[in-house]
Order: sequence, then C-alpha cells, then structure tokens
Amino acid sequence: MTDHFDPALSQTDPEIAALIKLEERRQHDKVRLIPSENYVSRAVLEASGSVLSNKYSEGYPGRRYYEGQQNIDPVETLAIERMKKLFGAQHANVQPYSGSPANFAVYFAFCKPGDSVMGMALPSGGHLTHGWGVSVTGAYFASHQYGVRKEDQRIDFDEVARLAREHKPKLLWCGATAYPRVIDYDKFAEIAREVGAILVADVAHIAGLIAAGAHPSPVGKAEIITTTTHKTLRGPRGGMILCDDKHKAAIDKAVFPGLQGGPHNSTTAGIAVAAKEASTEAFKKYGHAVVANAKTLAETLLSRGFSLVTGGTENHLVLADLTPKNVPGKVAAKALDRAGLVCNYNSVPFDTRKPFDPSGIRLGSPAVTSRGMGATELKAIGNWIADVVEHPDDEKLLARVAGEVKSMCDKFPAPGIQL
Ligand code: DSN
Repeated sequence: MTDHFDPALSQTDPEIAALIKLEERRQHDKVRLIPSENYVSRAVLEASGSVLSNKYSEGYPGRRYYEGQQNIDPVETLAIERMKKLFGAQHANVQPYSGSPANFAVYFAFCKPGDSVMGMALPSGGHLTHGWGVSVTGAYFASHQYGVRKEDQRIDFDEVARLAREHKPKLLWCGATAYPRVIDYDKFAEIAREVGAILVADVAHIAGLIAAGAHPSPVGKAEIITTTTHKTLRGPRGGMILCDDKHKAAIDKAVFPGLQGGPHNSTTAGIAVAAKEASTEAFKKYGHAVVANAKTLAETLLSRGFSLVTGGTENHLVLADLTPKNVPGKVAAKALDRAGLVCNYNSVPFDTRKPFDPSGIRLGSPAVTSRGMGATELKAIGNWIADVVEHPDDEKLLARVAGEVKSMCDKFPAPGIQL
C-alpha cells in the first residue's frame, strides 16, 4: 500500500498545507526584525526538505554504523570542507541538531558534572546554555556568570578576569544573544590563557557576519567555536562546532555517540549549500549591509528619543530599553506585531522588570537585509517603530502602519517564497 504516499501535501493534509501557505504570506507581508531569524534561499530549502531525510547515518563519513552511505558521505564531507574553508578552521562538526546541543557537546567533551565553568549571564545578553541557572549547564556545573558594566553596558572584563582567577573555569564562554557590540576575542583569549581555561566562542548570532568579514573572527583565539547555522549564516536550522585538530576527536566523540544519534542528513545538505552561498562576494556584501542597516535603524531610533543599550550597535542587532518611553517591552512588541513589524520583547541589563514582561525590545537587520532593503527602508522602519511604541493602543495608527509595511514588503520579494 503506497497510494497514500503520492498525493501532494495540499491533498493529503490540507490543514498543514494551508498553515504553511499562511506562514509564507506572513513572512512576505511583515517586516521581520527578530535578530536570530532570517530567510534561506530556495536552494537551501530544497536541500533541507529532500529525501536525505529518509536515511540513517550514525557515525562520520567513512565510519558509519549503517550501509548505503554512498551519497550521504560526500554530502557531509562537502559541508565539513566548505565550512572549514569559509571560517579558516582546522575541523568542523556539522552534526549538532542546533545551537544548544552543540554547546552541550562542548561541556560533555571537556567537563565532568560539578566542574567550574564561566559564561555571560542571560540578563546581560548571554545564552541559557552559557551556564544560566535554569539550564542543565547551570544545574550540572559550578557556573560563574559575568555581566556588563552598569555605566556603559559593555562586557565587564575586570569582572571576567576576577571571576576567572577565583574560580579557574574549565570552559570560558563568550558570545551573546542580545549584545550589540563587537566581542573582543583577544581579551577573552588572554584571560583564558592566564587561568588555563578553554575559550569557547558561541558565534550563533554573528556567524554570517564573521563569514562575510563584517565582524572579527574568533578562529585562532578561541579553541572551540559553536554556532547555529540558521541565523546570519542563512542556512537551515542546525548547529556546528569548529575547532583545532587537537580537539577534533573529543568534539566528534561528544556529539556522536556522546549526545546524539543519527545526523539529520537533509539539514547537513542545507548546511553545505549555505556554506557555498556564504563564500560568494554577494554574501560578503550582505554581511556588511546587515551591519550598516542595523546602524541606520539605531540612528533613526536615537533621533526619535529612544534609549539603546550601549548607545547603539556594531553588529546586526539593536536592544532598546523602553523605560523612558513608559511602555513595557511586551506591550510594545505586541503592538508592533499588529503593525506588521515583528520583533521580540527582551530583558535589558539590570532590568527591574521580569523576563516574561521585561523593559526592552530586541530588533535585528538580518532578514530585512536578505530582502534587499537598505537605508531608506530601515529609516522608515525605525520611524514606524517609534510611532507605534509611542502610541501602542492606537489601533487606527497600527492598521495604517501595517498597510504601509505591506506596500513596502511587496517591493522586496522574500527569498525562498513564491506566493
Ligand atoms: N533563541 C535564540 C535567539 O533568539 O537569540 C538564541 O538561541
């Protein structure tokens, strides 16, 4: 009985097909400003939705626990080799299911439960898996968290050095999810060297900027680099670990069989395609345009009286503290969504409000830049954001902005989406 395999999705499951169509429409009609999101190309979508999904491949190219790897081995080898070349790294493991599993694999490779580790605190812009208490990484390890300085909201390197000397962490994590400034890998590397820690750079948010040369690279400074593949890097949802050859065996063993079973081969193919795309001149221009667009957005918001964490941005994101505007972040984010401007509410450093109802909103330029939007559009977006944040209950205004947003979006087709 194979007849139920043949019909198209719209016939087999019209409900799911309709929801996918609606999501295509939403991604086309709205200005997507969540800094960890993007649009992938049609090529990446095709590769990651392919029959490679039907295959089990536990192990690594040439060393698998299942036969029939004639096509999978070259796919994974291409992904590995392209990523090594793109980042100038000695080794790449492209199997982590996403960023959190990639990070867990690093802990598993180098630490035992109870070992001392260090990372940036979540409220300062770090990630859950950098040792925050509610994460297994904070629960199973002796986690020490550094933050940003109150006066300028930049990473407090005096605190990093003091805590590192005191607690001698096995792993020192750097990298962030809500930090709008360039990360100083040299300073982190110096501290890690002094205390004998392994420096791990989680570049999930900025991997595409690094590949494009629009943000300094941690290669040669951090012994281990983890990332997702679906943010500025514009690949499918997945994860990756880059490292020196000396850590290759430990990392590969930690990912499989330590933490995961079979890799998601269709994702691996999408990662290979994304690596090829990211090695082009067009992608270099994209990475620099992401940074320029975020700057334009920040300058527009500053001109409208917004308070921005660290006073601006040097990367792809802007974190606005709405306290002076007297609007909670959640109220603003929901009003912005109704107006066709999609962002997320976010804690700001030293936030006096709770994480589920914080003071800030987080905005980013990766997705709008993938659509080809530039300074004119980012200025318009900044002004719309200001209008909405200043009048979040004015439904008439929100509807007008949503209309203007849609008209603008119609001029910038969303990659990978054919309506
Ligand atoms: N969830 C991601 C983000 O939005 O920043 C981090 O993993």
